[in-house]
Amino acid sequence: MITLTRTGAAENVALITLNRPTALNALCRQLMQELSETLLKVEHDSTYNVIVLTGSEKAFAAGADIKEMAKLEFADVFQKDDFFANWDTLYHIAKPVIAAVNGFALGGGTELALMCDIIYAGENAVFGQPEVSIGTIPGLGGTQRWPRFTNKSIAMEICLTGDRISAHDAKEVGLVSKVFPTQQLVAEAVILADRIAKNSPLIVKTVKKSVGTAYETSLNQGLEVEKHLFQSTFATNDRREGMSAFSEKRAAKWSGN
Ligand code: CO8
Repeated sequence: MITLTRTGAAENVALITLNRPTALNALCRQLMQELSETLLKVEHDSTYNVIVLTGSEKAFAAGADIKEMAKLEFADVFQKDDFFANWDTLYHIAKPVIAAVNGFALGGGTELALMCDIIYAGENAVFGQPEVSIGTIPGLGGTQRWPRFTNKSIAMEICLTGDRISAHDAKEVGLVSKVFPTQQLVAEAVILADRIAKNSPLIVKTVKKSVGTAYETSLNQGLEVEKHLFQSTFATNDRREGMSAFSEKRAAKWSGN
């Protein structure tokens, strides 16, 4: 249900594709298990620097698998916490992850995209949290990340109505950074991944950690974290190399340490 393809100009971009076409990439237990395993494999393989996560042109993911969830009782989802174990692996990946979203990204599909660092959307992308219309609520971060990434009014409207929004509307409210023609989307996401992958992987991870902290803490705590991370770059060879290369007017050669 998951394919992993090595791509990018330097072959250091991992293109991870959700591939369950018969159910519009609905997020079933097996798909999420495979996604988690693939993410961890890429995370621990130093030949990959950046991840692009995508689905098909019709669907990024149409949400958690409703047919699978329909059978569950409270005890299944509360006590047997292994049912949804691994569902947030994506959020804990240290390498940058770009979501390339075409088609339906509903419920858990939108929430998966919101766990990524950057969202690029195809013109046919549709985002939404329809859980309220099937008697539940977003459970993979939707009620928490929409208000942080957009604003309270939009988050409430999206989560309380279950309405869908287009790629262009998602860009207008700040959910996605760029919109592309559907068929160009993945190539554009890989171009972006290449631009990120040209930098030191060590420093890139540090940037990701620092920006991510802005969504976890107060401004003062975040500024403290940023200061310490900034200082820590002075203990790295890549910081020395980057500044030397600038002075010597040459391209930096990153060692990743
Ligand atoms: N779950 C299971 N199967 C699905 C899902 C889904 N979410 N979405 C689509 N499918 C299946 C359909 O049942 C259908 O299968 P079949 O041919 O066997 O009947 C096939 O995919 C194609 O779907 P449609 O025929 O419905 O295609 P349409 O183009 O007519 O419609 C839609 C596409 C609008 C996307 C429609 O399929 C739809 O509304 N899907 C459900 C969307 C939804 O409500 N998603 C939210 C699910 S709840 C959720 O995500 C909670 C996440 C919290 C997780 C917490 C973890 C800790």
